[in-house]
Amino acid sequence: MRPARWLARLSLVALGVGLFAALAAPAAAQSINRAVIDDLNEQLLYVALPLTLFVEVTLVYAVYRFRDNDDPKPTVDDPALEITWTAATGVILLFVGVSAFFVLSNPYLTPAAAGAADPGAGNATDEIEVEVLAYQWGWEFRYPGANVTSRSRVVLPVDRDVRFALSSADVIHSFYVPELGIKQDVFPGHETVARTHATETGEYDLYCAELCGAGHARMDGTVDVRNGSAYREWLDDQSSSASASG
Ligand SMILES: [Cu+2]
Repeated sequence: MRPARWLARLSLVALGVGLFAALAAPAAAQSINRAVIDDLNEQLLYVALPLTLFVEVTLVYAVYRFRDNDDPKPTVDDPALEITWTAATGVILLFVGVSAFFVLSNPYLTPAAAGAADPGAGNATDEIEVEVLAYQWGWEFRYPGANVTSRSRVVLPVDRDVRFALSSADVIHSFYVPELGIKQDVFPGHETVARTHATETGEYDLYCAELCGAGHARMDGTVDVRNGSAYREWLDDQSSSASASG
């Protein structure tokens, strides 16, 4: 093949890689959880891209180089090469494992990982606590201390730690807010905890991510992140209408 054609192909590959990287680059994250997850994805992408390129280029080279080989020879032992690629694979897997471990041990992603240091364990002054009750088929949110209960929509303040205490009235559900980086199973008779810290105001979709019966598909809701004063206004509104009707 002429060098010009090789060059054309190589630049096509480079263009594809660039496009892929641009598409994969996440937009600004909407919560601390989401930022940590996006960072991991990006970090792993930068490791995976050169590896993929290396493997593909080697493959294409081998196909081209040996295309008319009528007398193939068996592969010869090469212990040094085998040790090298085994060790290299080990190093890569270790890197992936360690990176993922540090993300998983982030207290926003795994509240239990914080152990006794879980700020939700009663010593938090700045943290919002919301009790979430999942049921067939919907979500109920209670704000302890504010005498407020809402359905389908949970309003949160931006730039504050939020702790969700999750329980189920019937079967297993899963509290899933992809844009805020939250996903936590919800069980009957056993409380689980999810945390987040939204950094952008806006409305985020909430889904149930555990097949929980005929109405599972419409078991959704909205996480409404507002600035501090709009959040307090909403809470005051809700509690006064609750005491007026009760
Ligand atoms: Cu469900």
